[in-house]
Amino acid sequence: TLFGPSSDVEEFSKVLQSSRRVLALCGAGLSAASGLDTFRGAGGMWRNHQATTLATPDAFRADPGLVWLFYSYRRHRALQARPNAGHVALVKLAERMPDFITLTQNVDGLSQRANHPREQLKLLHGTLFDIKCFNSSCNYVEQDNYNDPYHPILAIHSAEDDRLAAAKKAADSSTPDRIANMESATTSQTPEGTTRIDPADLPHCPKCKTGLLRPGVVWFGEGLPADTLSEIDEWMDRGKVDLIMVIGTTATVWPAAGYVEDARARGARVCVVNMDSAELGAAGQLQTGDFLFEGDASKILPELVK
Ligand code: BJW
Repeated sequence: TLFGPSSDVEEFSKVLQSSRRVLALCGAGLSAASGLDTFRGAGGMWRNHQATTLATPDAFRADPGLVWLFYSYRRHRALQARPNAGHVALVKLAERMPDFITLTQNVDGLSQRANHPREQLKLLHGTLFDIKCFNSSCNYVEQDNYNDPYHPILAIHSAEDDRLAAAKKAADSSTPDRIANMESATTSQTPEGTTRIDPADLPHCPKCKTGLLRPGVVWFGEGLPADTLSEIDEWMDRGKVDLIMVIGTTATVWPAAGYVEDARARGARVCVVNMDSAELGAAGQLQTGDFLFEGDASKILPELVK
């Protein structure tokens, strides 16, 4: 076609080879081939909850045990997963291109485990493996905690979620999950039949002693890590951007999605790699000179970065 984005791998390779300053904006679709769920669309549900409704300070305030179980499950799944060929392709690009950076919205640690050069990897939404204090006036942070579960009270998650997975497999999809719970002094039944954890039994901050500990991710309404944002701004302001690759993200969450237009305003072509190009927030308006590769990022990125 004469107009609109190209899907020509060879043409993309030429553009990439003549590029000096490139960035990748990544989302959950990058880790989908590693077996991790996305947030929206199919795979965006955990138990009976929309994943995004649990990613808020209000959800944590209302039922910290529920939110912790969600994140405990996510930590467990992420630790069991392996980086895929898409993560590895970005590492290769970073190694051979000193002015390439990856901005990832993912909290799963898979880019780090694929050995992405750390100074070229910006974690926009934190990581599941940092633990911090929920008390906003306390600055306690514990980094790189890979305990699974993080705390013994969360061990019930594996039993419950494993049973849920089995029930899901066995039951027809319209049947509500009914789970028999372990009885203990600290748990009680919710209407959904899942375990409620008494907040008093959840891990508390060793520093301020009063705040609950929470995963070190960025929830809706919370600011992104200020040092990371200024590092990105500094990189952006250094000059023309040649290319932005928008990989496995709906690009609907701000301010992350804003980097697509920021890069474009600095002259960048946009290259979208996504399983489904139908709903692409900030990256939806592709033009002639841009690229669109529809499919699995773990298959496409190794082709693009060869
Ligand atoms: C594949 C594939 C395969 C599948 N291969 N592709 C401006 C305008 C409007 C609203 C706002 C605005 N500014 C701020 C807001 C509010 C809000 C926001 O953006 N709301 C929108 C929903 C409208 N933003 C915020 O609240 C942010 N904070 C903020 O602005 O603070 C202001 C402030 C400043 C100073 C002080 C105080 C406050 C914070 C946003 C944080 C979002 N956090 C989450 C949870 C993180 C923790 C966790 O992991 O649980 O981040 S939400 C969730 O969405 C998660 C993700 O990183 C993020 C993006 O999702 P992603 O990665 O794009 O996943 P999906 O599922 O949407 O898409 C997957 C894609 O992959 C799909 O396209 C598939 O097709 C594709 N795919 N398989 C290739 N194999």
